[in-house]
Amino acid sequence: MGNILKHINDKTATLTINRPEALNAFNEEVIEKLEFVIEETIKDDNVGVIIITGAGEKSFIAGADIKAMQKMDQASALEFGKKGQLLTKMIENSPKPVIAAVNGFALGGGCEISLACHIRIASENAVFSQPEVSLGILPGWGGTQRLPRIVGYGLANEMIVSGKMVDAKEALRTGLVNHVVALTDLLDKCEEVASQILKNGPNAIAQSLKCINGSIGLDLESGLKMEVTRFSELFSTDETKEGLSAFVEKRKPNFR
Ligand code: DAK
Repeated sequence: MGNILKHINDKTATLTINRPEALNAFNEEVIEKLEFVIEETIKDDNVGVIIITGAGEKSFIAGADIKAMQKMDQASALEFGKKGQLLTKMIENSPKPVIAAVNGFALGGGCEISLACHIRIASENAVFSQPEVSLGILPGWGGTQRLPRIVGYGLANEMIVSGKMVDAKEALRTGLVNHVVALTDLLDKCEEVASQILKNGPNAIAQSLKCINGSIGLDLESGLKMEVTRFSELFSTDETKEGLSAFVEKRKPNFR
């Protein structure tokens, strides 16, 4: 797929943004191809976990393509913004967990793509930033919405209005990422987390992600109601019967 490389191993699909000459910055073509490949991968029964990373050793995604944005007017900026938001929503709503393997710069739209992923694992050279205001624009792919939910308003406000660069150590300390490892170990660590996930029931995973995503904007009472409904619905599935029976019969469940 040119700008997007796809590799499947042990039910884990690794999607690599491959535009190293622009530090993997996103133009419309990359957005559209990634959207196509993610949709295809979500539908693939051979895949249970998706990893997104960037080509090379320097950059995850250096943001939206600034050279392309320079030529945009209000109407084309709206289209570009909507495309990016569609992509981030597709990642966030994926029933299969999506792990961002952040191997360097995660700037602007690149940081926002990582925020839409369910789990972020970074290499020691990773840098997160929302530098949009330095370009006279604002984060348009969900940064103002997702970043405060993940790191809290204090750090999110500072990152968004100052463009502050957050290194891997600070990202780990503030909960922006789940793990930090050496660059050479990054994909191994992501695959280790993926293999832990793959031991579990795929439907239970998908329903859990729906509950977590669905909790946003709900009061606790409504959220608990949604949770118990989805919990009880699982009991009509073979997967739940298998998981519970396997425990009682002292054997490993056969989910996949
Ligand atoms: N876009 C296009 N090209 C980029 C790029 C980007 N974001 N980032 C890097 N490149 C290109 C550079 O232009 C250079 O290409 P050539 O000049 O060699 O042709 C090549 O990648 C290597 O970059 P550098 O030579 O600059 O490499 P350095 O190591 O010196 O510096 C850097 C690395 C990442 C610190 C620097 O490249 C940099 O500051 N890049 C810009 C990072 C940035 O500001 N990213 C945020 C972009 S804004 C919205 C839609 C979208 C968005 C917002 C709203 N709506 C429509 C609602 C999202 C906005 C963004 O993401």
